[in-house]
Amino acid sequence: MAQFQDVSKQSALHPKPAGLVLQYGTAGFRTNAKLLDHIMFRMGLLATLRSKKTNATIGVMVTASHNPEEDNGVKLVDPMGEMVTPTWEGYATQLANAEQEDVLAALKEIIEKEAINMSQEADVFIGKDTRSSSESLSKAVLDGVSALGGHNKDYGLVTTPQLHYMVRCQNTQGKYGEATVEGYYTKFCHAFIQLTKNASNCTDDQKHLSVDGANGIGALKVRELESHLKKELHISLFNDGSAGKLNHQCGADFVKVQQNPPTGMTVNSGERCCSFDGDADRIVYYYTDSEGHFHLLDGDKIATLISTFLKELLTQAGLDLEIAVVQTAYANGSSTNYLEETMKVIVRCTKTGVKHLHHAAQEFDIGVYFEANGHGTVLFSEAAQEKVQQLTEDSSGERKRAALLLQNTIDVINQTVGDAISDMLLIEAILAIKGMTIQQWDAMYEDLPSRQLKVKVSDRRVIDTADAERRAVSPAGLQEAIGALVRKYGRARSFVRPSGTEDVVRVYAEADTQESADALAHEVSLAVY
Ligand code: NG1
Ligand code: ZN
Repeated sequence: MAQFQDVSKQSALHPKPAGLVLQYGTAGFRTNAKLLDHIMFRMGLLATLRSKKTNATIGVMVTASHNPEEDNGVKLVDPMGEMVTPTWEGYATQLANAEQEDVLAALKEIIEKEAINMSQEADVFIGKDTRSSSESLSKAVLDGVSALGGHNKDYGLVTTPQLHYMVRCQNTQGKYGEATVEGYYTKFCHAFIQLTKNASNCTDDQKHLSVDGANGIGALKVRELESHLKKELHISLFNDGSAGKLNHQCGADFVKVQQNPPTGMTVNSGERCCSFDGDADRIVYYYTDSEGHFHLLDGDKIATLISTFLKELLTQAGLDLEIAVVQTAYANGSSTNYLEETMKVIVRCTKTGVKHLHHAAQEFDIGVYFEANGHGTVLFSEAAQEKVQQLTEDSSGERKRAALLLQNTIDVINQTVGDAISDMLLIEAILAIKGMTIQQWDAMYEDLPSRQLKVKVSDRRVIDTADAERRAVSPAGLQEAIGALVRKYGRARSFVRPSGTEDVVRVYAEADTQESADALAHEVSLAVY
């Protein structure tokens, strides 16, 4: 067939380095940008097949999120804006690793297995982050799409969650919003303005927020967002990409892992600050106190604030909806304890990676999911959304006010995936409505001191885990060694797992003091060698 001739011709222009093996990991493919041209072309092919198969628009995002500038990556977005299914992740890995002469055979195998009708139309949306390599890599994706006769819409520079949003809007015929960057700002900012109308006596000081844009796409988008905020939020933007390097000593991952403020930012004592990551799907908050101590409010604290707010609104509205918080093994033990014991909400623990959290959150009327690193969102079931909508029409007084607040809360949230901009608007609205300072929010519970380390090993895949990654089942003896070390410390917990985005093993430890958490993490990392 003519289209396969095109694939062969184009594929030769995007050759695979012989012997290179990469895997579709926690967040797609990610490695040094120089190794990715063939992957991009092939993901263009695969997205086109996925579009034909689902008869819907599919997204391809070119980004390596919080990784260094030299890296890049790619992931596919399914029709409702969610991550692509595990079976297709498997196809992605197969297609990516087929040697040059086997690409067509690998492609035909997928077509056959999935019984894809090749005469079906295909539509692919493409977005990219600000890395210098993203421009040419996204062109390689476009080549892949056109080689199989697919149509494309190139959104250019957008955040990862903006691309997810576009895909969902397109596939729900505008029901979720308009599939344009302008439509994105209009929807989320309108809901934010509606919410802040419920905040009485908010001073200009309280409306001020310092944002670290990680020198990435998030900074560009915060600039665009500002004009839609009608002065309800005053943003001072730092690390806007004009001078510093992407993610270098700044951004949400740096702040979370180093437990320090980013460089390039003025952090005045007591002031509310936040950091985005390199593709703006993560956010963490922080402040320094009068003694210069740094206080981090991570994904766990964000989940706690949001679920408290939602629970209060449900009570005021008299709505009986089941709310749950989904976390991973990295969630601070204090947060899990607070959520279960004080707030009495259901807590679930899943493997690392938002696709796992997203999936678990879908099982509840309202599923609040956050990774400790600040990646997360809230999902509302169709039935829950309908009940809220109905109540805004059928109620009055306090119940109607709560129902309208819930309605606007649903609208300010990007339900497709974690989104730094949308999460920021929600958090700012909650703090304003509750008249809460960042210090009061921080005081909801006290984090157990923790430490994260990375260990380089020759083959990280020898480590296998179970029980949502909290237990190592191989190599033999490792779990026992970790157990013995944990028993030496008070309120201690530790686990190890191979990273899905970097060639390292991650070590996590928490304990009753910072010294103990640091010592435990160090001792466990020695046990991993
Ligand atoms: P890996 O490298 O698999 O630990 C990291 C984050 C994940 C997730 C992905 C994708 C930690 C400990 N891990 O995955 O939570 O966000 O990157 O960005 O933060
Ligand atoms: Zn990210």
